[in-house]
Amino acid sequence: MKRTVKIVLGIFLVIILIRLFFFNAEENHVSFPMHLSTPDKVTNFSWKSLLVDVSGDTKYGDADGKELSYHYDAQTDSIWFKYVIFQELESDFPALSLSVDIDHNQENGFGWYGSNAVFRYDKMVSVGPKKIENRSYVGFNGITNQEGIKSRNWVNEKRGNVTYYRLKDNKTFIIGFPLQDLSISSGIINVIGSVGEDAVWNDDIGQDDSYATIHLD
Ligand SMILES: [Ca+2]
Ligand SMILES: [Ca+2]
Repeated sequence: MKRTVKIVLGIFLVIILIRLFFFNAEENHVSFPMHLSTPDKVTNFSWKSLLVDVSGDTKYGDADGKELSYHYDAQTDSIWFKYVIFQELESDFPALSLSVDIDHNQENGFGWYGSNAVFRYDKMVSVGPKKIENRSYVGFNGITNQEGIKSRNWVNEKRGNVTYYRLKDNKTFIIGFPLQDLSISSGIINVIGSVGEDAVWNDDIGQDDSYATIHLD
């Protein structure tokens, strides 16, 4: 093959790869509102601690998970998770995920790719808010199911359904969403919460392959 033909084919290949990358990025990205303050109702929820973690065990960045708590709000039939990290996060692009075993059955689902590798999850809730001109966010916000996990579409089941608050201490992050969005099949679910930044997983909250069980009935 002539050198010029190879160069032209190479350029075409690079263009195709770039287009595929941006297509996937756009497919996963959602616009969602920025809340400048957190309602007292939310900060004053009766949070129940689920998992605690040590400091200094992060993989890539500064987001070092300390504690995951939850609250079920019967008034709005929504479930809320509070992530606390050890040090203030400087990044404007934190990443939070919640991997959920929705049927309390560890025999099905996918193996979790974080450090708690024995955990098997059926769905994942993720939020990756990137600030746009102090008015809104663009990034991950939604729920993926088995199909989406396979195709790496992290918001294929629900898009933009997760409410997100970053507290002023820069160490506390809260997410909440309608419980029905998980389509749970029993009153018991198992979860792992993870923190990161720039859309990259960094630290699971919980040690030694641990996960938390929540009784909702
Ligand atoms: Ca940690
Ligand atoms: Ca399961």
